[in-house]
Amino acid sequence: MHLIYQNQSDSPLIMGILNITPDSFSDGNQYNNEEQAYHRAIAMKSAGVDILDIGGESTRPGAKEVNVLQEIERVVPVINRVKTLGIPISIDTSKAEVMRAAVKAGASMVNDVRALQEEGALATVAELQVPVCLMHMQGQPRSMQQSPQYQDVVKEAIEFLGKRVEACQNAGINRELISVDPGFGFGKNLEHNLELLNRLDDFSELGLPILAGLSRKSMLGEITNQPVERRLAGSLAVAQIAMEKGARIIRVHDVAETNDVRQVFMAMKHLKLS
Ligand code: 7PM
Repeated sequence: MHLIYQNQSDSPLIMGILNITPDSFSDGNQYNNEEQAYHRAIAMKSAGVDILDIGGESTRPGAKEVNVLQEIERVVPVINRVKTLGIPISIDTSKAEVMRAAVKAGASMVNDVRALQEEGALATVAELQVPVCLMHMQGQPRSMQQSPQYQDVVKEAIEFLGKRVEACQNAGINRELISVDPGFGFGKNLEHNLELLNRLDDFSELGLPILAGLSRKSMLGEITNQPVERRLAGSLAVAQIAMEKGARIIRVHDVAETNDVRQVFMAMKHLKLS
């Protein structure tokens, strides 16, 4: 039991969300922003984070379009500061030039909610040879929540991701570098999101690691009627479900609490195996 218990190689990984908030850059004080991100990254490191996901806001639903140079100016200094902590960094972007600049600065993974469909993104990741997460989205962030429609949301998301994996491989991206994400909340209503979570294990037919991002999302607000700052308990409940259904990476705001969920999950898992 003890040896089995020590083996953590099958443990889900925790991806901590390191947002660079728009409020802090509108005042032009980029240094403050970097400091804040750095201190949150330190806290996440001691809480057990495995990957830090750094984003310059361009992929957020409803977010204003940010130009390439602005996005690079936001994320690169943060990457330079945070990389000293030795935690792998993922860059949350859809733009090829941002991917390139971020990886040059020290990011080691690309997280793209547009699944490398933007101009130059496929070729850039193929050239950089870094791990990439492909996410499913219906529509575009600005309008995707207006009236999401599917015959079978799980089937359609899997089909889409399968095609994007094929496109990646055709562009020269090694299959071993790819993970897939159903994209909770991205062009989905509550029923769609619940169906995706309930059948998350179906995504394992793609034969690739599954990433699940559910933390504080509006589906939790719809279920619990809680505002975003009171969605921790709901987020932990769905993190547990995602782990049970085989998610390899859980993308969260609250690393310390999710790490406790992971420890409970792993203790139960090893009990079942022994
Ligand atoms: C407002 C609404 C702000 C939604 C931020 C969000 C995912 C992601 C995001 C995800 C992957 C959030 C989202 N969500 N990347 N980026 N998977 N791979 O809740 O689910 O963080 S942005």
